[in-house]
Amino acid sequence: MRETKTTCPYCGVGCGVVARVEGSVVSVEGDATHPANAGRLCVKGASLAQTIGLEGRLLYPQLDGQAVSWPQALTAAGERLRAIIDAYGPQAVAFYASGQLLTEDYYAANKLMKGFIGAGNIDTNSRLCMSSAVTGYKRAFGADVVPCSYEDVERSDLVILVGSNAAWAHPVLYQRLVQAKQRRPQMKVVVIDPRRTATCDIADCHLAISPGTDGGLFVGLLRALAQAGVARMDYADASAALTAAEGWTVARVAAFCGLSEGEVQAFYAQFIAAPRAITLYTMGINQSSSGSDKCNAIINVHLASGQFGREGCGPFSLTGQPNAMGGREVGGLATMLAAHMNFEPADLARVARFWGTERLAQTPGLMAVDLFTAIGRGDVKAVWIMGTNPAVSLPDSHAVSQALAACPLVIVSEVAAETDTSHYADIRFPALAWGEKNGTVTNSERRISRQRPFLPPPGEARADWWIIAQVAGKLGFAEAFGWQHPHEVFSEHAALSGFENHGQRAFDISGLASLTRAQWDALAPVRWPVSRGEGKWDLHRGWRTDGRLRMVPVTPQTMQARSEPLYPLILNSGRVRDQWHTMTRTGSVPLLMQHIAQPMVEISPQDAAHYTIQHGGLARISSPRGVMVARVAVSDTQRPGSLFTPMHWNDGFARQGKVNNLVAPTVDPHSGQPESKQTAVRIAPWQPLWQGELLSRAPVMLPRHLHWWRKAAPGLHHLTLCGERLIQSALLAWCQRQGWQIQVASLGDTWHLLAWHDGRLMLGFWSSRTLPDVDVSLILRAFDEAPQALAERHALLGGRDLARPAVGKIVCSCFSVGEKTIVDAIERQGCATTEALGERLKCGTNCGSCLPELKALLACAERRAAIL
Ligand SMILES: Nc1nc2c(c(=O)[nH]1)N[C@H]1C(S)=C(S)[C@@H](COP(=O)(O)OP(=O)(O)OC[C@H]3O[C@@H](n4cnc5c(=O)[nH]c(N)nc54)[C@H](O)[C@@H]3O)O[C@H]1N2
Ligand SMILES: Nc1nc2c(c(=O)[nH]1)N[C@H]1C(S)=C(S)[C@@H](COP(=O)(O)OP(=O)(O)OC[C@H]3O[C@@H](n4cnc5c(=O)[nH]c(N)nc54)[C@H](O)[C@@H]3O)O[C@H]1N2
Ligand code: SF4
Ligand SMILES: [Mo]
Repeated sequence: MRETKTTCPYCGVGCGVVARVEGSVVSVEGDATHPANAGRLCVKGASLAQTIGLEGRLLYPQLDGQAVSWPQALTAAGERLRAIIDAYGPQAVAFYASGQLLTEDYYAANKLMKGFIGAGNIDTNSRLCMSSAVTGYKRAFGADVVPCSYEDVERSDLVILVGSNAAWAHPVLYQRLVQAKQRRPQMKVVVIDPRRTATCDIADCHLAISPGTDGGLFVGLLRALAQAGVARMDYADASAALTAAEGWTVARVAAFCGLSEGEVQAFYAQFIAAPRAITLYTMGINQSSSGSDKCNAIINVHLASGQFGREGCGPFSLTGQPNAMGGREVGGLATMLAAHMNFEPADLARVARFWGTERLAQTPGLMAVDLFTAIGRGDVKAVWIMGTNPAVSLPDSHAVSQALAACPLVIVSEVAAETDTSHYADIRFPALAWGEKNGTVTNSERRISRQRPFLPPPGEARADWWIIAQVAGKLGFAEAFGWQHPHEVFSEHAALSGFENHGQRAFDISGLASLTRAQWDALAPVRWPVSRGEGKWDLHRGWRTDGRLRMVPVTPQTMQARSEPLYPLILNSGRVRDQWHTMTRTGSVPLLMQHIAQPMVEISPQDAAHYTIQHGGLARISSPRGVMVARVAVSDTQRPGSLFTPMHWNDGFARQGKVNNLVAPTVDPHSGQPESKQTAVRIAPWQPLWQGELLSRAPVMLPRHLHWWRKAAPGLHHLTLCGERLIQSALLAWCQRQGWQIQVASLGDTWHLLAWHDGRLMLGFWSSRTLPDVDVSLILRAFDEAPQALAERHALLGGRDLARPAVGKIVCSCFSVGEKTIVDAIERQGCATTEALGERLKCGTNCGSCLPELKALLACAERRAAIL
């Protein structure tokens, strides 16, 4: 057995993972020695071993749709890029990279574009994620420095989570917070989110703020600090910031934010009184047309109150992706140069010297949304997309797809064979995936950890940095890209961070520049800065206050999306617990699809009644740009006027499941980050003629008019279908053409079909007017081994064993425990606490991510009991 210590490739918590390989079997567990997680993993991390199969992987280079050799693909990329650069100049070429690349990959991409192609046009999906936070920090501190650690969260007295659903998006950090609060019950937690999320489970107070209005709340808090006479004003622009806050009285804030005056007052009083306060903020703040100002409004109150630069304090922007921070370090955004340097004369000269280039880009490049507009206009004629799926994740995805379709050269480096984006690629490069690739990532608290390989490279897949270096060679820059190993890339990056730094730049890891390969291989997780000695930024022990700290005057803005009679509701979008982004990795893991298997739309009971929308039914949501179809969840966790839907579904997993088809490309003027959290929409119920579940060994040719959602099923095709026209005869005819034996049961609207061949179940279809509640585990067993007993065959045709109780929607993914089983244990077996449920059913006893849902079910049962 071989054990390899590596880092989880999902969220920015950056948990350490131990991967074990025994023959062909891989298993993972949390790394007890990693400071981020001390052995814990959430369900996504714990199921990593199930994502390493090669099904659906891109394993060979492709050129114009044909598999080709590496030399052919690389030569074509080089020639086509060169032709465009020669004809139209370097500004006609762009890279669009990702916080899921390793630091070494990112460094190589940034160096090639800015240093040698000579344009600033490299932007990344971090533009959709972190760019407002970066702008906020840079404006306040003069550098993109996150001044907090996970220990600060545990040691705080008041933890404010604003626009963050950490219970689902940063689960292990959230579990650390839960445990810290258990140890010190006097610690208070405030959650600020228009929705009541799983994160509210441990909140002492939930402020269900009006969408997009957080700026008002924090600007009002600055005023309140001044009024209380506790505001420190020894920062640049402090008085201007205070002047901007004038008039933001509690009453005005309450009206602006849709809160009561009492709620606002109590929050302010709590903040002012707290010995130590920390604010965690993520997409509810950043993804806004005034996201940068919101970040600064948060930073301002921490500066003014002195809740800063001390243990347990500070404005803590959590990064989303595993290496969003590494991308910021290398300067992978179009608005940065490299290693925390900017497009300023001294920095430009220094970087040109270090890289030995005369072609260095002199001006910032196009930011993501503008970049795709420029592609659509034809100004940018070649784009190389690496490790991101913009046809799903950028706003206005119809326009993004059209731009890609019209772009003369689209290169995609991917691990997945088919994505909504790679559909448009002229050249596809197969990249190494997690478990195969080798390099470093930096988490939310600036901790650099190693991702180490423990699997051999599959097919012809190669490391992203290698692909970039090869193309650089084809473009004539071989000398500057002659690395043989990622360790060499890392050393160069580390050396640049310390190059002529003299304590001027906070990002300094020059202390790691001379690691030997063996030392780099063995590198233990470490927080930067790690300077060679001359660095003055001691971010661990204190903050230097040499006049760089600045308060940015903020005038609170409302969102740009406007509800109007045709589009009266505001659509919010974000994560669900068990899926990762555009699902190219988590979507194929059955365990992770148990929790939420279809895009849902959450709506308040009031709006549901008003628009005659029914729980469990289907709805169409539309904006002026597009439409999506989702299954309805009526829930009092939603504010009236607001809807919520996941960002994950896309053309590979659903017809009309992509939320960004609806989202407008409105951006923050300072950071360029899109307002992904707010879109004006309308909703209408949709009652198709029938709905059904289809499981089949072979892909089925289905009529185009059908609506479908794809679900993960091992070795099978599992689709949830619905339609306005019946497909019974078409399906029957198709099965007959395969020569299969057919069994049909039909009663009223219900129509079930089983198709057999040589005693094996080939296909099953269960349909009804509403979605039939079939027992998928029973069906999957029948595909494994055909049931023999008559009763079992009967149950299969019925779609469920009537003698076996239905388990309901899966709540605990780790142990596959369903809602109905849990409710039964509460109501009939006397389980009154999560501990009792865990003892009886095991639910919630592994990663703990479902504990908020278990508590909600307990509370619901309690309310029901009280009414009865
Ligand atoms: N399971 C899972 N975890 C993930 C990811 C994933 O895909 N799946 N992705 C990772 C990435 S890249 C990121 S960036 C993070 C994101 O992590 P989060 O930001 O925590 O996740 P989101 O669900 O996008 O949004 C957070 C919350 O913002 C709220 N919100 C919306 N509008 C407003 C508003 O106007 N004000 C306030 N205060 N709140 C608002 C939403 O209701 C939502 O609950 O998650 C990371 N972790
Ligand atoms: N409406 C709305 N839109 C959003 C958001 C939202 O909350 N609402 N959130 C935004 C945020 S915060 C983010 S971060 C983005 C995320 O959006 P994307 O970055 O588009 O999402 P991913 O699915 O993570 O895309 C990563 C792609 O890289 C591939 N990949 C994985 N590993 C590697 C590798 O090592 N090398 C290479 N070359 N490829 C690899 C995967 O197969 C996948 O196709 O979405 C943004 N879009
Ligand atoms: S919390 Fe984030 S980093 Fe940790 S295991 Fe879960 S997804 Fe991976
Ligand atoms: Mo993100």
